[in-house]
This record gives sequence, structure tokens and C-alpha cells, in this order.
Amino acid sequence: MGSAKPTQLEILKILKENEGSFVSGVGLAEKLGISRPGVWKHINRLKEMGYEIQSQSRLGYRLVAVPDSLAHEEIVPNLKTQWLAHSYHYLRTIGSTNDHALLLAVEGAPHGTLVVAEEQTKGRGRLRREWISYPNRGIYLSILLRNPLPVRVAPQSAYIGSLALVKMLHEEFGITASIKWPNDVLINGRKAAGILTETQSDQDFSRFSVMGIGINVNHSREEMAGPFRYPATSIAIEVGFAVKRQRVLLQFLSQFERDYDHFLQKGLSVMIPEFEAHSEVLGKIITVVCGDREIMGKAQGFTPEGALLLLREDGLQETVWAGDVSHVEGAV
Ligand code: BT5
Repeated sequence: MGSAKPTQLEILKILKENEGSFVSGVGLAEKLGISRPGVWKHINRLKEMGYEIQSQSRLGYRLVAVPDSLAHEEIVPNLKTQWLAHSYHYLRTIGSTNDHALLLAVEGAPHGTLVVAEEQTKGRGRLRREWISYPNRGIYLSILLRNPLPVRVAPQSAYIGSLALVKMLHEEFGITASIKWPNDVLINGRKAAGILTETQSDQDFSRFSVMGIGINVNHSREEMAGPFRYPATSIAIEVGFAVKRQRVLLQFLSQFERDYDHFLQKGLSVMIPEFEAHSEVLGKIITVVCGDREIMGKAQGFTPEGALLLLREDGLQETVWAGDVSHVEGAV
């Protein structure tokens, strides 16, 4: 795959405008000021990129199907966002989209810059754990957020990422997903997405944050068999058919923008009831690993900042700011 060149984009635009009908090679050549063999060459390149184009002598070319690519030309013209992803960086393969976004941030990329890749070779989870990123199956993206926020508040964008994904999955696909604190997204008790937020700060305020999310979209059961710390799944496994990643990406971006704007205006505290409504752990007995400590208790709720309130076995309540939930009562 890869991104199309300007003439190829122009041809694509014309074919899309005439969806379902043939466009003559001569017409295309005239419009673009190139030769007919030139048109043919560009059409072939588009076919190599996964566009299904029917060629018929005398009739010309007809677009039959577009690939499920996340390339600029398939996403940016369809964005419904105000500020998010208009600066769009698409990569066929990259070490980590978070690393790339952090570099762009240092170089002065604007708020809302999006980095998305078809494949990551060094995808990262929290604590430098690995994020398995099979090519063309999942969505691996990072969003650059430039609002100066108090250092404690900036990482809360991770909560917004998981909440936005859960809401979008329900609205678009009728999937009931949940959030395993702090920000894994589960479907039927299995992990379908993970979030890694990284923030650079000047003393009290953030300079920028990068919110990275990996979503398992069209992975097979075999690919999701592990070995993972927690059982894993994909959207396709749960709904029983492959879904368009383009739709997942576009809808997620719209939802994230709405929720992030709301968070900026009102703060996380007003979103906690929503977060609780979608929580996998609330009211359940769970085990949380914090560094070398393991705490067992009942998840009672969340503080306005998103920390977990745990009622321990000894009857004391503990506020847990960061950790991994390693076991949930009644889990798969
Ligand atoms: C996370 O970490 O869940 C955060 C993952 C963030 C990945 C995105 S992709 C785009 C951006 N660029 C990056 O480099 N990263 C972000 P954590 O909670 O630490 O979970 C990591 C653990 O999840 C691993 O140790 C595995 O056990 C498991 N795991 C790895 N790949 C997985 C996958 N595809 N699906 C489900 N579980 C996975």
C-alpha cells in the first residue's frame, strides 16, 4: 500500500464521483493533461494499492471497491472533526506511533496531529511492555494534545480515550464494551484495546501529551490467542465478521474530539459517572498490582481525578492512583 501521488488522487476523486459507472480513459487523460498510457500506469498503481478497478475497452475504468486502508486519501476527506487529525501522518510501518508523535511534537506539530500506522514493529504498552501490532488488522494511532494542563490532569486524556472507544463501539456496532481501570477496553471480558499516554511537562503544567491507542479490529482468534497478560479479543471476533477499520477510525476520532472538548470544559469529575457506568471492575472483588504490592479488595468507585477507590479485606479504603488489575471476580 502507501499513499497515492497527486495525479492518482485526482483519478481516484473522479472515479469516486462517478461511482458505479465507467469513466473513459480519453476523458481522464484530457482532464489531467496526461497521455492514455499515463492514465493506465496510474490506474495500475492504484490497483497495486488495493483499489479494485474494472477496465473495459471503449468504456474505460470503473471503481469497484476501495481497500480498507487508513491512508490519507481514504480518511481525511471523510473526517467530521473540527481540530482533530487534520494534520494527518500515515505510515505503512513504524516502530511506535507514540514515538513518532513525540518527535513531531518536539518539531512543533500542531494540536490534534494524528499519527496512524498499518503496522508497528515496536508497539509499546505501559512500563515498556510490548503491544502486538499485526499489519493491516488493527488501528495503531497517537494523538498529540497541546493544551497546557496541570501535570496531574494531563494523563487523564487516557480515560477519555477509553470512554470514547466504549461509547463509539456501542453506537456504531451495538457492542457492549467496558473499561478495565485504568484504561483497557474489554469486550466480553477480553482486552480489545489498550492506551498509553505520555506527557512532557514544564514544572507544574504539561507542554504536550501523546495519547496512543491500539485497537484490535480484524484479528483472528489464533492471533488473539496470546500469550497475553490478560485474555485478548478483537472487534471482528466479537461481532462475527470483519469490520471496516476506516469506519472504526473515523467514528472514534469524532467521539474522542467531542469527549475531549467536554473534558477540557468541565473536567474529568463530571465524566466519572459515565466512566463508572462502563466500568468492568466497579462493585467487584479485584486484585491490583502496584509495583511490587498486590492489593485485593472491592472496587468501590473512582475519585474525581480517576483514581480507584478500593475497599481492602481489612476494611480500610485505599486510593490507588496507578496499577494493573490482574484479576477480576468472575472473569473469563
Ligand atoms: C497497554 O499497555 O495496553 C497500552 C497499549 C498501547 C498501544 C498503543 S498502539 C499506538 C501507540 N503506540 C505505541 O507504541 N503504543 C500505543 P499495558 O496495559 O501495559 O498492556 C500491555 C500488555 O497487553 C502486554 O504485556 C501484553 O500482555 C498485552 N498485549 C499486547 N498486545 C496486545 C494486543 N494486541 N491485544 C491485547 N493485549 C495485548
